[in-house]
Parts: sequence; structure tokens; C-alpha cells
Amino acid sequence: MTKPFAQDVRTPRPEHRFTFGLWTVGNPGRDPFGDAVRPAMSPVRIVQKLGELGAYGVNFHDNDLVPRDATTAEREKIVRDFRAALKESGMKVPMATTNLFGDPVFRDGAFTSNDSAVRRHALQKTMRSMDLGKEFDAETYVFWGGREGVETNAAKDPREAMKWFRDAINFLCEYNIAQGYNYRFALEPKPNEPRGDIFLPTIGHALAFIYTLDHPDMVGVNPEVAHDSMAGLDFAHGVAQAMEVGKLFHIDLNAQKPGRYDQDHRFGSEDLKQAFFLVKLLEDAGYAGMKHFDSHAYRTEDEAGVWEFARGSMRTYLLLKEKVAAFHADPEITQLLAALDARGAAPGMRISFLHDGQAIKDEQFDLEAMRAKGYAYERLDQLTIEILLGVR
Ligand code: GLT
Ligand code: MN
Ligand code: MN
Repeated sequence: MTKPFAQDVRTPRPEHRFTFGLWTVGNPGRDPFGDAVRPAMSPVRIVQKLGELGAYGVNFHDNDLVPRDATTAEREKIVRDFRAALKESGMKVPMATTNLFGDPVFRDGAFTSNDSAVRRHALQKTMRSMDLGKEFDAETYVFWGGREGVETNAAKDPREAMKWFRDAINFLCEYNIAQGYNYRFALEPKPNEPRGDIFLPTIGHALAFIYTLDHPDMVGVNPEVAHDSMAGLDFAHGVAQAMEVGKLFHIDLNAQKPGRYDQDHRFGSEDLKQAFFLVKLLEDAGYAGMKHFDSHAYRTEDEAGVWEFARGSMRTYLLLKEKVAAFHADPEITQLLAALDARGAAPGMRISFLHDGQAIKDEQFDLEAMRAKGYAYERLDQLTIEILLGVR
């Protein structure tokens, strides 16, 4: 008897919704201490290669595709060539964004610069970039406020900065509506770098800000592994909180050691356990959005290393997805989780004052027994580790 054909679950395919940015695989390895180590790679080459590797799509900042000083004729040619490459490889552009950080004009921020002309220029640049994204049917529009922040609070009243930021997002929501673009806006929090401190530093800050906007339904978040890890936070918790209120519009996957500069390493290459629980969260929740690898190859690498990095990012996600299945199929884990469910941990166990108020006020608790009983999390965690280490 022949075995039924099993598709290789470790091979990335477009249906996995893996994406990369032109700026990620195209990163030439420049850092604050050293020059580029890899030659610039053309957007066309990036699209071809990512398509071969099984990615779903590629994302860009306006200037990743069209250089800042391009003429109209140059822009047209770039757009035409890029469109042809996308068509040939079947790759999509699900997300677009604006570079509001590279130009020296943004040294004090874009939407929150103290210079009102800079703030207006940032709006103009974003509107034009939204137009460019729509030429490729992008659906998500990311706002990473890299330069929105300060080195010294003497510079500006952060309350004023919040108002400018809100005005800008409200303005761009109106533009989105006026043009019929239907973009979903995704704010990307980060605590610091390149500014000493960046406004909207965490997922929680971004979520709270969203509900103060004129069109909160249009705006969600694009959290990034490295950005929460830099701040020493548990990334999965922030992602879960966003998800639970329907605000996880996009996600940036990479790896990072806490407390360092923004390393943007290959997904899963640092805290494997954190990466596992993130994949578990996304898979268990049936997250259907884009999984964008916002990361780049080590500076030591040549082009071969870049593609190894891209392949590895997707493969690690799929391997962790297999481990998630193993976690759910493990009889001992199932038993431990069932015991927790029996203690009332099962989803759906809710209380409300209306239904339970009096009963809870009158309830007699066996506190001795409640105090004495452990939760068996040591065993549960060890079993998880053993799954990750491949011995279960
Ligand atoms: C830059 C940053 C990322 C953002 C990109 C989108 S640009 O690479 O470090 O976290 O997602 O603007
Ligand atoms: Mn980053
Ligand atoms: Mn990012």
C-alpha cells in the first residue's frame, strides 16, 4: 500500500502568507559603525528570488521602490518593471509604508516635528506613498514612527506631540476615505531607536491612542518581536491583547536579545521558546493576516547568506508550527491542560455581577485546600521544552 501523498509541511508556500520588505532582504548591512557590505539589490531581483522561495509577497516604503530624487519618467519605468516582476512571480504587495525617517528633514520627527512645515511635508509624502501602494493593491498601510520622539523633554510637550500625531492619523484616515482606498492602518510601536525615546512605545500605548482617533475602526497595530523584546516585555501578551480586540492588522517577525539595540535577527534565532509561544498564539487563534519578516541577514553575509536568512525565517516558523501540533497532540500535556480546564480555566468561563454577584458574595471557600494545591506548571513547561528539543 502506498502512503497518501503528504505535502511537505516545511516548505514555504504562498498560502502561508509570508512576506518580506524590500528593505529587509535588500538590507546592505550598513550600521552606525560601518559601511554597506553588500551591493544594492534591485526590487525586481528581490521579487523573483522571494517568489522562488515560496513567499506570498513583498512590502515597501515609497523610497525603497522609487528613490527620493527620481524623475517622473524614472518613476514610471521603475513601477512598470516592478509590476512585470510581480506578475511573473505571482507575488503580491500586501503592505506599503512611508519612509518618514531617512531624510534629514525628519530629524525632529515627521508628524510630531516642532516644525509645522515638516509636519505638512510628512502628510504630503504619506499621501503620495499611499497612492503608490494602491498602484499595487496594497491593503495594509503601516505607520512606524521611528523619528517621532525626543532625546530631551525640554524640546516639546509630549501632550502636544500626541495631539499632532492624532491630527495626522485623522487627516490620513480622511484621505483614505476620500480616495476610496480602503487601507487598514497599522501603527507600529517601538520604545527607542533611532530616537532616544519614541512616542507610542508599546502595543498598549498604541491601542489606547487608537481609541482616541476619529476613525478607530480603520486603525490597528503592527507589533514587532524585537520592539517588545528590547523593552523586556512578553511579546505574545501584547499581541494577544491586540488580537483579542480585533486590532492585530499585521505582524513583524524577527528575533532580538532584550536590552540591546534593534537587532532585527532572523525569526526564531534568539528566544526559541518565546517564538514557539508566539507561533502557538497565532496558529491557535487562526490569525489569517500577513506574517512579515522585518529582519535582515547578519552583516557577515553575502547574497547567498541573505537567501539562507529568508529561507530560514520561513522554515523556522513552519517547524514551530509543527511543534505546536505536537504540543496539542501530546497525551500528557492534554491531560495537564484538561486538569486546568476542570479548575475553570476552560475558555468561556465568565462571571458577571448580574448573574453571580450574590452567589459570589455568599460563597463558602475551602481556602485550606485552595492554598495547598499546585498547578503543575513545572511539568507542563518541561514537556514544552522537551517538545522543542525534539525528544517527544
Ligand atoms: C524599519 C523599522 C521597522 C519598520 C519598518 C517600516 S522600517 O526597518 O526598523 O521596524 O517596521 O517602516
Ligand atoms: Mn526592528
Ligand atoms: Mn518593523
